[in-house]
Amino acid sequence: MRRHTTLGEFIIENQKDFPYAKGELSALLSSIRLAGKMVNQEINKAGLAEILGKAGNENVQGEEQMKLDVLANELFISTLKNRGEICGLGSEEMDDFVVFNDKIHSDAKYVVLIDPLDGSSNIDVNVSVGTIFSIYRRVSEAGKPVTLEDFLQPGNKQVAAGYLVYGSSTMLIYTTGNGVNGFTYDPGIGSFFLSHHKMQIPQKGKIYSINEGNYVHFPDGVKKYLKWCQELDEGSNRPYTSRYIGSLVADFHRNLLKGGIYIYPKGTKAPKGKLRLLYECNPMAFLAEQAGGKASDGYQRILDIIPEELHQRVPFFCGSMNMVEKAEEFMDKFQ
Ligand code: P6P
Repeated sequence: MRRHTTLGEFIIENQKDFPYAKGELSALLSSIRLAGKMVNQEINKAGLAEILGKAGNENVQGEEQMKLDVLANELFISTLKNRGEICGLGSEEMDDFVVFNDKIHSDAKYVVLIDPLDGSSNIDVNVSVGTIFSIYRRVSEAGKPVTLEDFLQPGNKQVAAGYLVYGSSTMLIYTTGNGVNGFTYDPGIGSFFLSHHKMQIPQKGKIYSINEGNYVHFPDGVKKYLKWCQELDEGSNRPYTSRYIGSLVADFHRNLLKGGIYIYPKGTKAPKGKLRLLYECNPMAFLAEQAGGKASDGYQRILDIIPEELHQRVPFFCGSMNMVEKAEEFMDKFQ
């Protein structure tokens, strides 16, 4: 019986794309897969725990109910550390990066940046959430503890990036620079299976994702672009459709499949934008470009921005090539 390739098989098969690779990246991606399965299980239980554990704020097992984003953060840190392939980790949940400086880890050649549970406020209302990860080679001296320099690399230095989306089904989407591939989790078997091979985002789309509640705070270029999207013009398939889930991973995933643009611009409430360059924008930008799309801050390529601090925020325009280019035209015209 023919079956789909598992994520593990796919990682091994594609290891040959990495000359001189001795399997460390493959092992690292496998540890992310394992952590994703564990977080997925906790998320699926959360709803139940939330209902059954309401009384004493304990879960059904009577354990102290930890906030899921804290739990997800701890699961990824411990699982990635145990695999021994990274020398450090930065997390959106933590102010500073974690140094793994025992002998095994300080010889490791990769660092990971992670948003362990993006959109976590949506869990309570049973809306999709996700994990976003980004992998770099260390640039500081091997054998020594990682430094901030290892984490403040531009997104164009990413070795791999991806996300898990915990939705109606759980999926893992990632790239190592040779296209984007999607894997769907079969909980009955406990494996991820290749379901979306060489994903390409439609060049044109008609979905725009933005929190229009912040309209009054938007730059003029964004306001003018939104009004353009809402004009009646059948020749260019307008008015477009507005879809905003409030989870970057879910909005990005839908736009990747159907075409669309996601915008989180700067505004008085978020003078530099809300999304974090290292944990959200760089990995999603890498995926978008690998899928034939585009990602900028409205003016410059996200992947070329030189980070200045670990939790730096940037405006984010990401999705179908034609839609991002159109939005950038308005940003340029209405400075
Ligand atoms: P707002 C979640 O907190 C997040 O980082 C993204 O996942 C999401 O797209 C955005 O913020 C939602 O922000 O201000 O619209 O609620």
